[in-house]
Formats: sequence, C-alpha cells, structure tokens
Amino acid sequence: MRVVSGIKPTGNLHLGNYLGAIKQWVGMQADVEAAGGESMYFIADLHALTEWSEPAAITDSTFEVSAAMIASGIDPTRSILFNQARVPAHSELAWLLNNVARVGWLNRMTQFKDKAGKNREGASVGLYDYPVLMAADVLLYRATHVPVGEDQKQHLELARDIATKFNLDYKTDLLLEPEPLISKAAPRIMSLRDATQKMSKSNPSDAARINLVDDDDAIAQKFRKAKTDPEPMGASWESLKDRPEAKNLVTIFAALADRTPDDVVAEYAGQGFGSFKPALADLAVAKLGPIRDEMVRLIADKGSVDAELRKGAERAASLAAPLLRDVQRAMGLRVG
Ligand code: AQP
Repeated sequence: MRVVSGIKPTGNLHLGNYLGAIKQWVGMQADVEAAGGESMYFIADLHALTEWSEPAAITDSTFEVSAAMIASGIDPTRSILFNQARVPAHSELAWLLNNVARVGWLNRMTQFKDKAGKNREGASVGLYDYPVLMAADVLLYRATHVPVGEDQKQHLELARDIATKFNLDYKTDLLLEPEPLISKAAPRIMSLRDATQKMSKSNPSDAARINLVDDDDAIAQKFRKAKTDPEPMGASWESLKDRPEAKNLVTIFAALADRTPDDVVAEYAGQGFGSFKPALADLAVAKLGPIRDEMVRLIADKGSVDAELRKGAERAASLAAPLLRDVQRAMGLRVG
C-alpha cells in the first residue's frame, strides 16, 4: 500500500483544507503503517504555477503548508514529506505522459473549464496540462491509493486512463492504476458567507473562511458572523437538508469534535444559533489554536522545515528514479 497526495501552496490555507485533507491524512498515517505501507505527502509547488502568483507568495505558502502538515501531525519520520519541485522526476514523467494523454481527454476536464472560465485562450498551457502532472505525481510512485476530494476524482480517473494506455501502448505493466480514496469521514466545508460555495483559498472575502493562521479572536468573530437562517436548530440532521448554512456549521462542529452530525444536532436541538455559534467558536479555538501556534513557530524556523523537505525529497527521488528510468527505456529513450 502506498498513499500519495498533495496540497497546492496557493496561500490562505483554511479549515476546509485541514478537515477535508490534512486531518484525514494524519488519521491514515497509522493505518498505512500497520499495513506495512508508505505515506507520501507533498507540497504541489509546480501545480501552484498554473495560475499567476508572486514568486515570494509561492515560497511563503510552501512553508505555510509544510508547517500546517507537521503541526497537524504529519510526522516526517513516518511519512515522506517533500515539495514537488525538489523531485524533478515529477516534471520528467509528466512530459513523457503528455505524449500518452489525448487532447480529447483533457478537453473534458471540468476543473479546467471552471478555472479558465470565459478566458480559455488566456489560460496557461500549464493549467490545461495540470491533470497530466497530477497523473505523473501518483504514477511515479506506483501509488495504490490517492486520498482526494470529490473535485479531484475526474483527474484521478484520467491518471488511470493514462496508466492503462501507457501499459497497452508499450506492452508493459510499469504503471499502476491508483484507487481514489474518498473518505466518507472527509467533510466538504462550505464558505461561511455563502454555503452554496466551498470554502476556498481564492475567495476574495477573508470572512468566508477560517485561515489556519487566524488568531483566536478572528476565529471567534468569523463564526459569530457566519451567515445562518433565523430558524433554531432542527430536531435531526435530516431536518437541516434545505438549510445549507446550518448544515455547514454542524458539519464543522462534528468534524472538529470527532462526533457525528446527528449527535451534534441532538445536543443543540431547538436552540438558536445564537448559542450554537459561540460553542462552535470555543471548540474551533480549542482545536485549531495549538495547531496554529505550532505552525507559527515552524514558519519562523524556515531552516528546519526546509531541511525536512529536503530529506523527504531525497527519499522520494530515490523511490522515483527506477520507475522513471524504466518508463524512459520502455519508450525507447537512451538513458542511464
Ligand atoms: N472546502 C473544502 N472542504 C473540504 N476539503 C477541501 N479541500 C479544499 N477545499 C476544501 C481539500 O484540500 C486539499 C488540498 O486542496 P488544494 O490546495 O490542492 O486545492 P483546492 O481543492 O483547489 O483548494 P482550494 O482551497 O479550493 O483552493 P482554490 O481556491 O485555489 O481552488 C484537497 O484534498 C481538497 O479536496
């Protein structure tokens, strides 16, 4: 078993990234170890280039994401933690796989359509090619399982299609089709201002998300001001089905407390959100405060964090090298 996943260093790491990804990975670490497998988590800095960002912002965010992972419990001695750019094999395999992936396949990718919007002609080639790099990220390590959000499922399907076509074209079994790991426990966290949209790094409204570096007051204030309807808490989780804001706050509470949404609704049934929100704010401060404090400490100690990333990259590069060489040779390239 080999689990591989990554996060883009595009700033404003938030509660959705924590509950939907990082916290799940931390929980998986022990299971993967128990199965004799390996966990690999990377900062997808090459992916961050696909939409314009100040270079310094990418560097800062690389440290922020690394710090968040370590502070949350991704242990660099138990998982391989690294930044993608330090392992050139990702880019090299992506180029090789570009010749296997078909334009028609990429044209179907909904994330490209969403991100490019009406300005398709002005989008970078990198944004269009993003799913091939993502395929390389996981195929390079013969990942068996890839924890992804629903939004990345289509890209993982593409990685499987690329692996299948490569193996057929070159009559080999070098590339392994990875399975998506869509944890039922991984919640999808929505914006605090508009619960029809996911909480995201790129939302221009800071009030729409809880940043992992927010101080206690900011966390409390954002939850107090979170949009809700005027009704009190329903009697059951099911009764909230047409109340996206209420559902979102309950989802966050349940995920932070490691309880089921049903359980949380039962505790607050009939009470107004005026009392639920402060309880949620207290819980969030209690859970996120220590992670933030450790993140801040690590961000101030960039040398140590970078040393961990470098060590992780060396381990990743040695795992990647044989596969890349075999792929190159299978394609007829003279290497080594
Ligand atoms: N709102 C969310 N709820 C649950 N999980 C989420 N993730 C992101 N937003 C939520 C999960 O976090 C992981 C890392 O995501 P990413 O940074 O690689 O890309 P993203 O999904 O595009 O993140 P953002 O925050 O939404 O960024 P922008 O605004 O740039 O699009 C993934 O596992 C993702 O599912």
